[in-house]
Amino acid sequence: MSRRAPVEDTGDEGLTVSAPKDTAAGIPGVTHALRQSFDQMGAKRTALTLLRVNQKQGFDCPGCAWPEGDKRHVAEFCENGAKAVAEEATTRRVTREFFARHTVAELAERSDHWLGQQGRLTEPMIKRAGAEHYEPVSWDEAFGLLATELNALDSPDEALFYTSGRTSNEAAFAYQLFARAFGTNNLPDCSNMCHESSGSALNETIGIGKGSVLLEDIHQADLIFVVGQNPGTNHPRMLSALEEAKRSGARIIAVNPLPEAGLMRFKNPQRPSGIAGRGTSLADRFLQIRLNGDLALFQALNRLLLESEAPDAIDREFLTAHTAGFEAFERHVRALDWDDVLEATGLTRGEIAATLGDVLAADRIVVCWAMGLTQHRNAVPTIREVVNFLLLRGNIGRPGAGVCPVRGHSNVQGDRTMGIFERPPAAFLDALAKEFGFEPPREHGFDTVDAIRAMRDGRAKVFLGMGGNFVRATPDSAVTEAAMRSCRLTAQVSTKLNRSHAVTGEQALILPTLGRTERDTQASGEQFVSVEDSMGMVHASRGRLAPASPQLKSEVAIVCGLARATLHAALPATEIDWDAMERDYDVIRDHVSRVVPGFEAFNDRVREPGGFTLPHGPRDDRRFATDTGKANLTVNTLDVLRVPEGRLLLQTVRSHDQYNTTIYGLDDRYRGVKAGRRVVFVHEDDLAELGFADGAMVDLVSEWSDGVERRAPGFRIVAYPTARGCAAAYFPETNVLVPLDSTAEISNTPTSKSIVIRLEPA
Ligand SMILES: Nc1nc2c(c(=O)[nH]1)N[C@H]1C(S)=C(S)[C@@H](COP(=O)(O)OP(=O)(O)OC[C@H]3O[C@@H](n4cnc5c(=O)[nH]c(N)nc54)[C@H](O)[C@@H]3O)O[C@H]1N2
Ligand SMILES: Nc1nc2c(c(=O)[nH]1)N[C@H]1C(S)=C(S)[C@@H](COP(=O)(O)OP(=O)(O)OC[C@H]3O[C@@H](n4cnc5c(=O)[nH]c(N)nc54)[C@H](O)[C@@H]3O)O[C@H]1N2
Ligand SMILES: [Mo]
Repeated sequence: MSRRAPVEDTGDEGLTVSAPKDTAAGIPGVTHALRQSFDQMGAKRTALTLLRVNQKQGFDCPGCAWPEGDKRHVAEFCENGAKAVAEEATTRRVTREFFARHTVAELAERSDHWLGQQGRLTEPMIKRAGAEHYEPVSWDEAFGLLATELNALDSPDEALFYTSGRTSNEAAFAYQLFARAFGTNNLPDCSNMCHESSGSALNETIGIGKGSVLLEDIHQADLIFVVGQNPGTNHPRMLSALEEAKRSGARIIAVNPLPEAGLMRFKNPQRPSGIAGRGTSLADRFLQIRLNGDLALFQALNRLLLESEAPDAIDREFLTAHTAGFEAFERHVRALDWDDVLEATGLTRGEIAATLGDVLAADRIVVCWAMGLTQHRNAVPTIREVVNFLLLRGNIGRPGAGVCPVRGHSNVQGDRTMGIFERPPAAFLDALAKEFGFEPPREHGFDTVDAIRAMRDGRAKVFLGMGGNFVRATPDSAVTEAAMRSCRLTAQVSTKLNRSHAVTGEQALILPTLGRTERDTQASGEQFVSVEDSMGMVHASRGRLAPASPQLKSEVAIVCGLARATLHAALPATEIDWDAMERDYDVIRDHVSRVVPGFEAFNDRVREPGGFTLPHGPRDDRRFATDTGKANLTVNTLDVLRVPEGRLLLQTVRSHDQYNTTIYGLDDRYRGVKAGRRVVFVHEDDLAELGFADGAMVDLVSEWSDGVERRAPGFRIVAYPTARGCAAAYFPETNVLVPLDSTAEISNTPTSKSIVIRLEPA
């Protein structure tokens, strides 16, 4: 089937480095996307598939969770969305012959890139205890094995039900229902490593764990902060929205240790000037902050606002009517130490004062952020401080203003709305109990980090992954891999081959599933699913391509089949009609409409073109469902993260050619890296001080309070204009450096953006 020679596992032999770019997208972006699409699926399929991305009758782009506008362009996708689609719609196939050729041990030696490039999984496979190879297995036998192992556990809490964020609302709802009917809240998900810190901070302060802006608010804002986010690579369609905001007069402030290409300049391929010209300069101000300096920055801005003599510096009327906690907050912020601020941020007082000028001149402010804020020890306090900043000037709950955590996976927000959560609110469980007539477990389950600890310690023995690549996406790779290997059974519902199929429990299952782009036909006819984007818009997604193999099942069908096999006739939970849900997804949506607030008349509203918007108290009418009934101002202690002499603070980031653990290619075009991934970006002055040269080979060694030495060998140093004292390297190669126990307060998210390392000559 493949249209070109299989990918060789070459390593970084051809690695070259050139100067980073300041402009994102434009013609190079489009041609890169099309080249990869042709490679994976040929010209005709490319045209047919890409024209349906994000159209009202088409499928939701599996790339990111940025919303679609109301006026769709003919090609409503971006370079990296096209790559995500091509990765799924590829014509390459992984067959039973492939598994006969390669032992599981051999697959564990291969790179993430090589594994992904083998193509789509085509039939259920089993690795039996003691076997060296996967072999074909029937769906019935696969479900039977899972059922037997699940029912043999001493407690349902010894099972783990992981979800990655591409799973549709319908599949997610059925999946959490199955886990809870089986008897556990062990529903860890990728969100635990992603925006959990945002959810924790927003729930506490504004009473809902989601962003408060819609796309039109971005267009109407007059000041937009883009903090800890690299939209040129990870949310390219966001650049069009920023450009539109700029055309209506908005200013944009980029807060980032790295001068990321898309933030500095942008060429919109959907406009002629974007193809020919130099593009739009996006950021009006670039605050090149040190890693983990954002709490200090926003607290400093808050202090300056409180001290400002400008008449409307703070919105007293709003604060009195809608917030709680002002006095304690004010007392705390007024005592802020400027030396701490300058040390933590690496910025000058002048830069911060000038930023205050932008703030005072702006009536409507939006703050956008992503992983640069969420993956630190103090991530939750940092985001709470961002909320303080917005509340001070009444920037929540009116047009053109608000909080905008920009989500990653295309349905990660929807999965949480559907109940994929290890700590479900009581009201949700009550509604489930009422709808389905069983008593769901009330005790909290394991999140991602706790799930790894549980496997490591023998407290969890069966792992089921609904998508994703648990082994590779999680921290402390050596610990995590040993934990997975100690399981009785690991099973993965997947579209593509990845390392979680190669590092397995004693027995392992591969359950191949349909992707977004494919037709989903069940007994009642063709089905569609739904997703929720980063701004709480729910809409339908309908695949049109023929399935990659006739043996694939939809995620919904897999959950329902597994539930039928597992839940004994003796359990009252068998009253749940899994057959009906599998036959017709409208049945699932009817259940959802009675369980999840905001989904009333789900089946009607999801069929309207463009779908519908979920209610959002703070945005809709400044209703805050918090403990105080108001928006909470909070007190957040600034602890400056001090890195010992001779050490650097490392952040682990995405290249332009990857989707999390899926490696599309070995280039990082905007950062000037070609044909290799084992690079570490360091400021040239730091290199001089540490006695290393650009181009030298080093090991990265992480240092943490547990005294364990974690090492990632063989990285090429790249002198790069990052903030002083801060280094950057790609994940998942660097996950081995992130200590399992190094997590954010409250959200328990791994601190993937602040790891203390030293460089050692390789
Ligand atoms: N093409 C593509 N698209 C994707 C993904 C992908 O892998 N590929 N992944 C998806 C997912 S799941 C997610 S969550 C999002 C991730 O989207 P991003 O959060 O943009 O992804 P990262 O590569 O982790 O980039 C983090 C950014 O924050 C900056 N940063 C790091 N630490 C700090 C800090 O302490 N302070 C500040 N101010 N900035 C900091 C980094 O320099 C970098 O620009 O993208 C989604 N979209
Ligand atoms: N060091 C470090 N680690 C990180 C991060 C970081 O910034 N630094 N980021 C974290 C973040 S933000 C996230 S979200 C996680 C991501 O963690 P995951 O979501 O677990 O990982 P992905 O790489 O997105 O998963 C890719 C796999 O999903 C499967 N897949 C793709 N589409 C579908 C589908 O439609 N259905 C099913 N069933 N399977 C599908 C394919 O088999 C593919 O191999 O990683 C986290 N890990
Ligand atoms: Mo994510």
